[in-house]
This record gives sequence, structure tokens and C-alpha cells, in this order.
Amino acid sequence: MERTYIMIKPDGVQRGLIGEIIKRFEQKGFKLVAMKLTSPGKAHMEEHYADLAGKKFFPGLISYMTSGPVCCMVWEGAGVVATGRKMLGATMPSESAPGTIRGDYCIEVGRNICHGSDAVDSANKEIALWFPEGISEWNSCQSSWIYE
Ligand code: YYY
Ligand code: MG
Repeated sequence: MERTYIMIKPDGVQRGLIGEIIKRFEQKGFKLVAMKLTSPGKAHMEEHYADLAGKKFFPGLISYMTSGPVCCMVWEGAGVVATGRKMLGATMPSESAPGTIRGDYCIEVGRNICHGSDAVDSANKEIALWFPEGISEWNSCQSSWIYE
């Protein structure tokens, strides 16, 4: 089954949005298979965002992302990578549709409250980076009510 890495950024944690974000993924029918609150160092965050290293906003992004704890999660389900991105909304909150997490809860791109993997490949890399200890395999009693 497909998995994605979802991370509530320091502003989402500070603003008390952890429960709201978890609620949306849970109610959709996705399964939580790993979660922790952690304050990563600069090197770890730079590795997470390595693809963006040359961008002008990169130093600001790293200092924002290391300014407080983040809530790291792995969610599992059919199509969870692409659907997770839709649930987050566009990178720019001004372009995020109402009803999406970014569309409903934030205004600026540099404070856009959540991260979601953009492809299955990057999801697998991010899960390995953030959860070297592994994830929790479990059978949900809801699965036959969610999948045909
Ligand atoms: O995957 P996603 O988070 O939607 O966007 P990315 O293009 O991967 O950028 C990662 C992160 O960088 C974004 O969530 C906010 C920040 N950022 C920024 O501060 N300013 C930009 N112009 C673009 C992205
Ligand atoms: Mg991205």
C-alpha cells in the first residue's frame, strides 16, 4: 500500500492545528502508521529540502523550519501521495482552494503550515530520512468499509 510523508511545520504546531490536520487524513480513510514531534537540526532539514538548495528562499525556509518542533507523520492508503497533496492545497496559499488545509488556514508561502511528499519516490526517501526507526504496521478494522 502507498505511503506519504506529511509534516506539520512549526507554525502549524504553534497555531494548534495538529489535531485539525490529523482529523482530515483520518476522516478521509487514510491510516496513520508513524507519528512523532521532533525538533530537527539544520543539517537534517537541509537534507529534507536538498532539491531546493539553490533557491533564494532556502535560508529563510531552513530557519523557519528549524524554529520549533515539527509533527512528522506517515499516512498509508490507495493514492495517498497525490490525494495528500490535494488535501494540502497549492504551495502558494493564495492559490490554494478553500477546503484545502493551506486554503483554509494560512496566508503566506513562507508560513504554509504543512508539508506533503510530491511523488511516491520522494515519499519513500522522506520516510527513510524521518523515520529510520521504521513505521508501525497494523491492520485497521475499518479497511473493509473503506476499500471494496
Ligand atoms: O512541495 P511544496 O511544499 O508545496 O512546495 P516546494 O516547491 O517543494 O517548496 C517547499 C517549501 O518552500 C514550500 O512549502 C514553502 C517554501 N517556499 C517559499 O518559501 N517560497 C517559494 N517561492 C516557494 C517555496
Ligand atoms: Mg515539495
